[in-house]
Amino acid sequence: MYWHEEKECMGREELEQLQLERLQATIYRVATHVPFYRQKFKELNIDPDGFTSLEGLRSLPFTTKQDLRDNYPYGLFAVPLRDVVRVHSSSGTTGQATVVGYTGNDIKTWSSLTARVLTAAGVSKEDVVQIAFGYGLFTGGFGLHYGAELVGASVIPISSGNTRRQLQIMQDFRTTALICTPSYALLLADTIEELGIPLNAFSLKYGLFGAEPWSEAMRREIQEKLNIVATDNYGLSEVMGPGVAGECRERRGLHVNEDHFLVEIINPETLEPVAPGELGELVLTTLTKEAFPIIRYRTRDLTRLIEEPCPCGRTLRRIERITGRSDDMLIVKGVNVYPSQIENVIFEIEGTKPHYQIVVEREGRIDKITVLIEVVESIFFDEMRKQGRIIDTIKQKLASELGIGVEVKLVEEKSLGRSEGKAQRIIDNRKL
Ligand code: DLL
Repeated sequence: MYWHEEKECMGREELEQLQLERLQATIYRVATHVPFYRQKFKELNIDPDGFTSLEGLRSLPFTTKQDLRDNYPYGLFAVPLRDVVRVHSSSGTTGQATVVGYTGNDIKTWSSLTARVLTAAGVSKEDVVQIAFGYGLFTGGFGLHYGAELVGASVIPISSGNTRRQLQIMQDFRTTALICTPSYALLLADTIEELGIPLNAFSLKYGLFGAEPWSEAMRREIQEKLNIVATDNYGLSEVMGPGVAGECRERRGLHVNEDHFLVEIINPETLEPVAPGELGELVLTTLTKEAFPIIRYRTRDLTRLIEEPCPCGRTLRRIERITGRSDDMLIVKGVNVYPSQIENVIFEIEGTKPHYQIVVEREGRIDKITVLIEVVESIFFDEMRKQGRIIDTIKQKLASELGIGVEVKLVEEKSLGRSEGKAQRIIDNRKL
């Protein structure tokens, strides 16, 4: 049930010693090979040879997505292109693309870390793994593919899209583990229902979902509808791709592969560390990357660190599921609103579907949020009075959760766009 037992269950002291050695090597690497860091270290008077404890990390500069954009495409690479064997890129929802690279060793490390995540979720060489993440510049498909092969599973690299074909192959090839975004897993589950395929036509046991935020309620729904154990896994292109952190079968937080990544949780406004266990922005430093090491990368992802030991025996600390991003956080009428808060409310309401969209508009000087929620047919075609009652209930619950009033509109099933990759939940029409 472990992939690297000696690393995943390492004592803290030994782990910290390893982290320090690797951090020293990484700092040396970037100071020597990446002009951007050399310059920053010089400005801040940082001696790359002067690191004798992990505490020193806090004196290092942050790296942001903007820094990657400014150095597009290869400016932050720490090796010449001749040593790079793979390039991935993230288009991002806004702005210019960012590019990351991997050496042969990086690909080996990456594969072994996604193998850890897969093993922790229950996948073994006995499994047939269907990877419905895109294969391409996105890191999801290739990242998990190499790990699944390393584990020895039979991999179906179906890539994303073509939902009916996914389901046909899932039945015919007796897929036991499904890998995709949680929203696509729900779309697959809905399509199974719609086509009236009995669940016993499938051999599914596990689902590994990631690449976008989801909630406990969504997990329950996926687990029930597909009759699987669903685990969360996390990663980002700038740091590596999938394989940064993943849940074990306990499903209570994601173990971070701390022998390869240093974790900090900061207050995104003051940039100081938060108190232990407090919510804040995740900041990651790579410890073993050769082609694209990154120092104190501000992920913009919000989470908290769980210090308590996990019953699974891994000593790698856990982060709580990502609750949102500090930058897609909406500020409406001065109130911080996270899509996940809205999602939690919607999921508690009978008759709603797990498909919703949050539209933000500015009328005059006033911001207005409208939440569009798909509801089952019986409600959509119900009398106005009954619909009105449901809308009022949702409005009340949202108002008490968010602290501001929002408009709610019930829409017909399948009227909101579906995505085969990451779901688009927010439509911000304000010209801010
Ligand atoms: O989404 C890497 C990945 C692929 C992770 C497949 C897991 C599975 P990017 O496209 O660079 O990389 O997007 C990274 O997606 O900063 C988070 O905001 C979000 N994200 C990724 N995993 C999760 C998750 C991949 N489990 C960005 N929960 C990150 C919530 C996630 N958000």
